[in-house]
Amino acid sequence: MMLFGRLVVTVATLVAGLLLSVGTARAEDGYDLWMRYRPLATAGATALRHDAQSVERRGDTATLRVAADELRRGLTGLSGRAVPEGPSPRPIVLATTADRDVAALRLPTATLGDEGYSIRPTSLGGRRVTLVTANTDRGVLYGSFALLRYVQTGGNLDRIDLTSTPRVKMRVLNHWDNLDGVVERGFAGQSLWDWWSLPDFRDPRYTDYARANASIGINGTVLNNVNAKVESLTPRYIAKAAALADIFRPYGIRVYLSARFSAPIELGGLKTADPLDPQVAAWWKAKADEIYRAIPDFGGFLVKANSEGQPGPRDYHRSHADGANMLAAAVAPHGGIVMWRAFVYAETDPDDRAKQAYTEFKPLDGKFARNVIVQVKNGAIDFQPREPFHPLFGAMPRTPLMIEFQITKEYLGFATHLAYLGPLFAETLSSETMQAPGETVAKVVDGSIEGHRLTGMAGVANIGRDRDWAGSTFNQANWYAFGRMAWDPTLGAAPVAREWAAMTFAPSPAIVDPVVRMMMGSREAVIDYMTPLGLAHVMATGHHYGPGPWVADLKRPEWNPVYYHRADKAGIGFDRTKTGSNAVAQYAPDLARRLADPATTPERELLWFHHVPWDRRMASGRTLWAEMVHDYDSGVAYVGDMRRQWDGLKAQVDAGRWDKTATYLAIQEREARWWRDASLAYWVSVNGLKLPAGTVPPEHDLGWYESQKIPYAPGNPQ
Ligand code: GCV
Repeated sequence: MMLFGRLVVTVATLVAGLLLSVGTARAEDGYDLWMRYRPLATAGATALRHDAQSVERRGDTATLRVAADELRRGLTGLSGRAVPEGPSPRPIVLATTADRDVAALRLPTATLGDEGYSIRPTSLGGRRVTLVTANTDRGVLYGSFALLRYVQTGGNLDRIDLTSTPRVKMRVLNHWDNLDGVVERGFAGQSLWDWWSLPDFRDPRYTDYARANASIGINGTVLNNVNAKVESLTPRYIAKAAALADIFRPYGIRVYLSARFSAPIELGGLKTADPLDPQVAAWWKAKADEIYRAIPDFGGFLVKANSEGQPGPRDYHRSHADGANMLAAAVAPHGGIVMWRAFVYAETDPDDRAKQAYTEFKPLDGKFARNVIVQVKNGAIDFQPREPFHPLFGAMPRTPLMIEFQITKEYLGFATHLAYLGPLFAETLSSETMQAPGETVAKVVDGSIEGHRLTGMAGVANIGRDRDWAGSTFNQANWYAFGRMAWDPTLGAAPVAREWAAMTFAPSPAIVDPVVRMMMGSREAVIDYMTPLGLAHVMATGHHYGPGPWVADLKRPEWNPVYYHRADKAGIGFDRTKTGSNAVAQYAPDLARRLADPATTPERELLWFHHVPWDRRMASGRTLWAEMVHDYDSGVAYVGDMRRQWDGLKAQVDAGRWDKTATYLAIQEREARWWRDASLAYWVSVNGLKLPAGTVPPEHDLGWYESQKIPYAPGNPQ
């Protein structure tokens, strides 16, 4: 009997072992993202096999149902044992704080707000349970995903004790998806929204999209491009948006639409879209009422106005506040909001492009309606690999500002280059504005210093119809990091990368450590081989793929790379001090003083703020020119290192994801070299300097690089 017992255990162990190995060896295509739920070999998973005997749901809302389903699905996968729903001697209980038994526990849940959760082992009705509780069923859903994350990253359920509340209220994806399926700056295939077959066909993928977003706390999605087409506001398209809203609702995700400001003319037949015209206001009010009839929890509008050819209130000599407030009045009775973008620059304005948004918006501080939030890009130009934080942060204390990051990598090598953006998000969010004591960009965004309750973070989505959603496995990390950091901007890029790597591959240091090492330096490597030391916007025309520092012939000055780098025989960089555009004066006085002097400007931002002689001595002791060459070389070398590290992981990653990543890294190394060589060839043609001794010369002459054309690059609006 004893022998038989041992045999059973051994066979069970073998089966479990087999399950685990099958889990890692099976080819994967990345569809499952970080929600792979493959059997785990961690101590936590062993506890899971014994303890989480069932998932018990107290209540019957759609959100509680999807929370329970996700938990069962996840725990079944992770433990290798079917976890049923219903009571058991040792369940995971999902219940809001309104539940009588939970209320009797008198847990400190007041600080959880609408979306926070608390998870702990406790005794409930005489049983030992793991309790996932929150003030709302949405909080319980987030708690369920947090529990799964905890187990997926190696945590032991016996010891779970998690409490978390989001610091930012609106955590929103912006899809730049056109109604014809093309995604502006999208590198992961066609739009996920099949507008043609909606509202009838509800692709199961929409549900998986909602699951993925809910798992990282994203609670809003703007479905259409900010370069908006008016048709998205027609009844036909409202019905399609409503179908998506129905699918997303149980997951706590609200739908928003980008609104074209001139819609009252184009759809309503009015003669004007002047925001102060009563007929225009009435048209928008009726349109909002119509949308809310179809989508009762519609989030509101996102607007790009008077920028890059879009219509807006300035067409009628009205301010951005006039435009935003008129729309805000239309959605206010329904609890909706307006996200009004500050990404504004005009061809008629000869001033430094980096200054224009501040100049336009700063005087409007305090003039926006209560349900307007101004959406400001992380930097003052346009999602460059590195930008100093936007000077509007901290400069409009009486106006809620939300930050807009680009998750899709328009200027960072598209989907093919590996660049983990966690460090970019963290760098901006932790920047000190010096406008108020202790104020960082994160504290402006979360409203804590200026006392705003309407707070938000937007990320331009990198999602498309590719099987792996984001164009590559590592691009998924940027979607993940955006959500996690929108929930809590102080999380830190490395801890978030560790979570993601553990969930995406396995919670073992043997894989997490090297993957996180690769990720953490990857964005800096892109900066090094594309835009070292504060350079910006030197990408090729239109699609922004590949180098184009020589481009000087485009219609608008600020579209030309030469406008940004200003390289000449004497030096390189954009003088934004008093002797130049004086953009530094838009920062708080102490910071402005620091940035006005090259000696106190961080070297990583030097050429953003200063025109610097090529022979300037840098902290390293090298001249600026030698430092630039050094950075280009480091960037290329880093990609070579990533390739080697990835090669070493071949046995630990399934073939499908390993192969694609390895191929992309090879492309990236080739293209990093292209960037370096083209840039050096061009700078030499301007400064007439020799390359520092020992430097490998560019492979081709400048003419060759200038003649390279990349037709049909994805994501480029034609
Ligand atoms: C949606 C940049 C991009 C445009 C984008 C614009 C914006 O200019 O290149 O494609 O348009 O930013 O943020 O509105």
